[in-house]
Order: sequence, then C-alpha cells, then structure tokens
Amino acid sequence: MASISERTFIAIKPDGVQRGLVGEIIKRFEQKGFKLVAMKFMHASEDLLKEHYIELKDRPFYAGLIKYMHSGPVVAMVWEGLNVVKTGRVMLGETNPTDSKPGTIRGDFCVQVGRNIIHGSDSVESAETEINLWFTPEELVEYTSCAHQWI
Ligand code: DAT
Ligand code: MG
Repeated sequence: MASISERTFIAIKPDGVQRGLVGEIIKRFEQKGFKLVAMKFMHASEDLLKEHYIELKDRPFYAGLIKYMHSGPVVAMVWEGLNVVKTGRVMLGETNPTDSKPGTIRGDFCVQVGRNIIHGSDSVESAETEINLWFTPEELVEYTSCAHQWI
C-alpha cells in the first residue's frame, strides 16, 4: 500500500557537485513536495561505493563507476513522501541521459550514461537497504514539515 512516509535515497554524484547543480536538484525535490529527512556532503569511501553498487559488480563498467563515484564529494540525501521512490525515478529520468526527456534532471543537465549526475533508489526495498548503508538511524531527522497538511 502507498505510504506517505515512503523514503528514497538520492545522491548527487561528483559531477553534479562539481558542475554546481546541488541547489537546482534539491530545489526540485523541495518544490515537488517531498520532505528532506537526511543530508550529508561527503567523500564516499571506495568500500561504501562498492557495496552501494554491489549488484553491478560483474558489469564491465563497474570499476569505472566506482572510480567516478570516488572522484570527488557527493551529496547523500533521504527524501520522504507519497510514492517518492517511483516519482523520484521519474524526476531523475532514464539511466542513459540520451533516453531522458527534457524536464527530468538527467534530461536537462547531462549527456552521457557514465556522467549522469544523480542516483535514486529503484524500489522501496533497495531504498531501505541504501538508506541503512549511507546513514545511521540518528542521522534520519524527525520533525513535522509545516507544509505537510497542504501537500
Ligand atoms: P540507475 O542509476 O539509473 O539506477 P543502474 O542502477 O542500472 O542505473 O546503473 C548504475 C549506474 O551505473 C548508472 O547510473 C550509470 C552507470 N551505468 C549503467 N549502465 C552503464 C553503462 N552501460 N555504461 C557505463 N555506465 C553505466
Ligand atoms: Mg540503480
């Protein structure tokens, strides 16, 4: 059943940070009506990134993907709201920016799959796994958004 407290893990990748897209990306999630639950700016360790992308470990691009993700700081976030996992993926666009429609984050701001600026969980289950991997329970901030009743 759809839950208003569904959560997803979103990360702005090193190219998104370096290209000055942090504010633009956060703005889109705020304006859509999702609630920010956690956020940290960090240089992720290779171990963390390898675990995060463990399901892709046998793909030919895995090593390059880890190197890219480790090449600079990222912004790791948890966003909450009704259908946030699915809607978040729609907001991101397709994995390959070539297939991403204008209006999506990847459709608007990037051109190639190996530099696609943002990560978003692809299911409620993977969101839970990723949130637990990137954040401690104490880092998930509890508060009531004053916009909640209007959204
Ligand atoms: P997504 O990030 O849309 O969930 P994914 O989980 O299949 O896509 O892959 C994770 C990341 O790996 C993706 O954002 C970019 C990179 N990637 C995927 N397919 C690739 C490919 N064919 N060549 C290079 N990088 C690829
Ligand atoms: Mg994925």
